[in-house]
Amino acid sequence: MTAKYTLIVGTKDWSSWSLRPYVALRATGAPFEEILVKLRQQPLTGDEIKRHSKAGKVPVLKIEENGRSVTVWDSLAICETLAERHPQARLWPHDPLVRAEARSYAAEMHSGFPDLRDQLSMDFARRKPLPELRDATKDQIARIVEAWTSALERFGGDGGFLFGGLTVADCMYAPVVSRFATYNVPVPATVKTYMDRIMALAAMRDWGAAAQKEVEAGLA
Ligand SMILES: N[C@@H](CCC(=O)N[C@@H](CS)C(=O)NCC(=O)O)C(=O)O
Repeated sequence: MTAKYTLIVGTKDWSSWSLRPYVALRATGAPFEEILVKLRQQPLTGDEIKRHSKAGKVPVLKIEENGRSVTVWDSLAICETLAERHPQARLWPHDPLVRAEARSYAAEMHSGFPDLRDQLSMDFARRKPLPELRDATKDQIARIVEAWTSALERFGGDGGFLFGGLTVADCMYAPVVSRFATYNVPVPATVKTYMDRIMALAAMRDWGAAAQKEVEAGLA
């Protein structure tokens, strides 16, 4: 029996954490249902999310399989679970040493860059002026540009993603690509090419179209 997946996500224009496992799930090719929780409508938002996960945050992935049901929460745990369940999607690099590095990229994003997240919040469908950046934000942008450039130079190859083909590392950085586009952050040409490749993914285009509809409906 094939698994039934349900991905619970937040308002697409804003929910950077939801975008990450969405891109990973789309890369597996597995069918899934989606439940969208409107963010920033407390206390309704919190109550609605807690119906799906006691952790009180989206994204959440529900897996129903062979009469069992499991809830997976937190973007990185969901991406790891999908990578394990869908080895053919190659969501981690095959080489163990390269994989170790790709995991570090994903983890650094998951736990880091607080100033970037604060000052350049995701607003997928909009284009906005770049605000006056704090030194910490500038440092974090420089670190991301350096990290992306280093991976692309060493592993990007023909695939053109950080580690060649699309991996969890790219999924974790997909919202940063959106932020850099929204605020028109100046980047070197190689990074711009990488960003264009991410933005051209069908998953990113579909997410962007949904975010645009939210903006037009006054929901974001
Ligand atoms: N570490 C979590 C962070 C998840 C998170 O902060 N999600 C936000 C939306 S992007 C959320 O659910 N906020 C709850 C709220 O707005 O009430 C992850 O990686 O999934």
